[in-house]
Amino acid sequence: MSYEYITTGREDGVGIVTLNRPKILNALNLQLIDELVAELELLDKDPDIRTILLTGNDKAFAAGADINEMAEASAIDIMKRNQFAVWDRISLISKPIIGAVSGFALGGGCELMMNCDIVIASESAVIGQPEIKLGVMPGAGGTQRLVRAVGLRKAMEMLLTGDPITAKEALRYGLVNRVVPVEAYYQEALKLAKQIAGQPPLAVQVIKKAAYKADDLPLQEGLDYERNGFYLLLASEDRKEGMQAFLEKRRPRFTGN
Ligand code: CO8
Repeated sequence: MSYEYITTGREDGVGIVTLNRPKILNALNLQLIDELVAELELLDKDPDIRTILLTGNDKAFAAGADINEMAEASAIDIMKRNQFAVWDRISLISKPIIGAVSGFALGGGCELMMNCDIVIASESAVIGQPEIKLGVMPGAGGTQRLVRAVGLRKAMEMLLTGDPITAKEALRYGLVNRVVPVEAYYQEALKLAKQIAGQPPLAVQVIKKAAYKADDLPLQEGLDYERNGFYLLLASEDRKEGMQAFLEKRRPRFTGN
């Protein structure tokens, strides 16, 4: 597939997607999001791909929705576009998405970052939900995912002031997993993506889904969900291989079956 606003690559089981509108800090226009989601869905179906790396460039992961595209649009235009439906498809991706985030991750950029399962940030990352300064509010999950990620108090401060936080602060609040120098964030994220790509793929996907249930379900229902996933994985070939390899003191060879 050929794209205008993203580039793609692959390395050792990792599908790499790079946002590519550098002149306007990877502002997210409708076409970019369509292209991104189309590629994520292709990678999700591709048996040779086991994890996905999502990144921008050193200066910007994404500085938010493309304001040019929104400035003149009426409420009805935006409603008819139904532009958030495509965002909902990101949370249906079953393979882990590792974010490599540097520079601006603002508005829709922060919302996209929060759709990643693990985030490696560079020291230069600037993360926030500035929509309030434009007279609007987050529309792609910002109020909901930020509260879940950093807690109500910090989220409220970020949402109501619109002021961004630094990478170090984001780490303190659990919004990113690691902060590393700008020269290292991409390689660090790729290394992690490759490490997870080496894990048994069925277990990876069942664990990802179960972990998100912790946000959605009452504890007992979540525990029941987890238990069913556990039983399901006991039926996999990779479980036999994993346990056999342990007993034989060798490295397992996981096939995804
Ligand atoms: N949309 C369109 N163009 C943008 C955007 C954007 N979000 N952000 C930056 N640009 C453009 C600038 O207009 C500028 O273009 P030009 O060179 O043609 O003048 C170029 O990128 C470089 O930007 P700056 O010169 O402003 O660079 P600075 O380093 O001085 O400042 C900032 C960087 C602080 C990031 C600044 O550009 C800025 O404040 N950008 C807007 C950030 C923002 O408000 N984001 C939220 C947008 S609203 C939103 O995301 C709603 C989400 C809900 C729906 C999501 C659906 C996709």
